[in-house]
Amino acid sequence: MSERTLVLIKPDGVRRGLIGDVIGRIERKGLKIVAMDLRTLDAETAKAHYAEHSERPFFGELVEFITGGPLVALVLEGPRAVEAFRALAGLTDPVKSAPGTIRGDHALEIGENVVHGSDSPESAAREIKIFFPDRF
Ligand code: RTP
Ligand code: MG
Repeated sequence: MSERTLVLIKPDGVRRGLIGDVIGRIERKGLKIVAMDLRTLDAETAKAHYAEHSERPFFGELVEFITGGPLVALVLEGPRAVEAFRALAGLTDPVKSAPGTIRGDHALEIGENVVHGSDSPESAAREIKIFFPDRF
């Protein structure tokens, strides 16, 4: 059974030249890229995407960071795609992420952890609608 997930290469990843690294890992894993776009988010879209964190103390910083430069939005498809990409990404805290994962190899700070991946098929459906409203 195939599933979809929404992935972001966040502005820190784009700024640091990690687009190719992240896409290479996705392709080597065998996940299929079915949509991809480089864009800069407006605050409204960023707040919708991170709505679950709206009451958290870091919400303002999170919105500022994610709107602070171009990012790459992708939709991936494959068996257990949500879980498969989360495994590639590593943990939210890059210091606790194992080397060999995207965050474990490339980041040190929670606030600048290179990628986003949907945390459930339900979140993926919601997020894909925000980023690619007419595509799926
Ligand atoms: P993401 O949504 O970006 O894929 O990351 P995640 O599921 O691993 O983590 P989540 O709990 O959804 O948090 C979203 C993003 O908020 C930032 N964050 N900062 N300062 C903090 O304590 C804190 N906690 C989370 C991170 O950039 C995280 O990716
Ligand atoms: Mg999350």
